[in-house]
Amino acid sequence: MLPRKSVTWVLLFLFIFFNLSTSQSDPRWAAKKRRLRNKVRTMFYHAYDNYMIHAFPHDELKPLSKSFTDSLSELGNLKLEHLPQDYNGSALTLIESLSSLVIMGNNTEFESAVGWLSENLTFDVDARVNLFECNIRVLGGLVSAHLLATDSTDRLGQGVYKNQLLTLAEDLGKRFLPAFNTPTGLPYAWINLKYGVVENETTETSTSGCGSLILEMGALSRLTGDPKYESAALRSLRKLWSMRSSLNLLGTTLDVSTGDWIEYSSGIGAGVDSFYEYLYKAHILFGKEEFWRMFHSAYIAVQKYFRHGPWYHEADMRTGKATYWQLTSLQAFWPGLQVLVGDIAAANSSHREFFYVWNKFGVLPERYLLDHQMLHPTEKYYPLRPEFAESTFYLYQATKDPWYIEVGESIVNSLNLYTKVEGGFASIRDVTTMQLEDHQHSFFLAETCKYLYLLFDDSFLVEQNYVFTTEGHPLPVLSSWQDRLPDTYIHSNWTSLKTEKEARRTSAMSKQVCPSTTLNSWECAGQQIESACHIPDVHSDHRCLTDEECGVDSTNCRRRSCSMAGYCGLWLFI
Ligand code: DMJ
Repeated sequence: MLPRKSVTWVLLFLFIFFNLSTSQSDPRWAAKKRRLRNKVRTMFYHAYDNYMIHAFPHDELKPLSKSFTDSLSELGNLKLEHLPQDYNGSALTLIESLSSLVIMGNNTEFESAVGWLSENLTFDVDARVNLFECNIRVLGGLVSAHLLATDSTDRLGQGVYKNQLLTLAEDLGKRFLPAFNTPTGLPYAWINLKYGVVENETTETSTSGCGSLILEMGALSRLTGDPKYESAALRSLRKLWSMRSSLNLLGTTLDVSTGDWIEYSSGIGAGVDSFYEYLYKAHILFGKEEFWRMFHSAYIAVQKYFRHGPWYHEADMRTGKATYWQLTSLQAFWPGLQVLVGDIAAANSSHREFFYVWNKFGVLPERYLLDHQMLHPTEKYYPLRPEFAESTFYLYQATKDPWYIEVGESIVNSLNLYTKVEGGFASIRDVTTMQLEDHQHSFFLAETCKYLYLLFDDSFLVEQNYVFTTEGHPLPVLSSWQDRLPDTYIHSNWTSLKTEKEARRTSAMSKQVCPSTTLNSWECAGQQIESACHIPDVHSDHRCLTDEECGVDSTNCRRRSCSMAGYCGLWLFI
């Protein structure tokens, strides 16, 4: 028999051997990732080219009939009412594709898209649009593309770009502002781009509609130097947060004129999802403690009242009692957010269950009744949603576990098998029959293809730290946008600067910024780096046995600790 010490060494050796042999440094994995990356690129261009041929400059492609839909004004299922006869659309899919073109390295197409939008796009149209959708898709697409066009990489030819996208974004931002003119500061869900809020407009909106504006509108304010966009979004977010119950739960729908809840039941899916996402991502982007405190309380409440093993049901915000036991396709973003928080074990367990359902049907159905183990009778569709691919990307970034590459491969295969048609990629109307629907949503290009691409090739993330908006548009984390972080989180942690090698190894989730107030201190002065407080975890896969093997967090200068499951993260009280 081997002595106990030897057994430990053997196990340790096997553990290291297994990790090395399956790690991404293995040439077989590198080749596989390259092949899959190329496959995703082909998918993106099949969707993009067909849009450009059959639908541009209208909003979205109808891939079966090879025609178009001007869906921006219909997003949220309300019909377009006032568009002029000769309206040609807002080129929604083109705007949504801008950042994906950059990530895939197609600067030529990016430049020509920017050129077309600069000359032709106008928001002076008599169209009633959904504020939330227009914000995440159009404003987010423009602001992100502007930041990519003006970063240090010189993507556009010299002198080509004169802030045209920012001018368009500012024009759009101004048209949003009348929506916030309510007694509560909570914005109307719908706004007419030309005339503002129309008479008898509905006062009902969703939690996401009030709480998921801060990234795009905050970025617009930082870029224009005009605080009014960020202030409007912040006022709305603070009001929303003040409406939480004593359990720190929120409902799903509310009235913007009275500030009363309409639907008291909520979960982490439709109508609420991006509210949670933006609390944490706003903390990363702007470094505000306020956002972290809100997120922290909200996250704990979600885990306490909605979570049931790997699943998340809905609950009544007043009592915390479970209401609906349903899995929805939108919930699949949650493990990705949990990775950012460092709650990797919880993320992994939910992700596995989503994959189980994905495999059962071939794609993720919109709604699955957990208590009856059956599909929702009227929501059997799969509109090419990105959330499961998004979480797979985040989990791979954090763990480098090749299992997630396998998951990504099966997503790619399913999309090609069931949804690819001659004229693009079609939504699935019914996952039991795989009957198709004539719609290629713009988020297929903005998010689904992008997250799959980044899963297999994250070279875009190597030089810069980004936050992805809820529509998948990257916003760089800039030191100049960071508020001051509390001293306790900074000075004791500022023990080392990244070496060139470490900087190259890090990614979106492991780089860090210098808080702006400390930019002139000796630690940061003159350094061409975005981070000073970051200390990488000892192991690049973020595994650990003790706290000492964990570094200082990339995004907010907090010391990371080792979880029960053996991962470094921001574990705090979670
Ligand atoms: C996207 O438009 C955004 O991710 C939004 O937050 C909700 N989900 C859709 C795509 O499924």
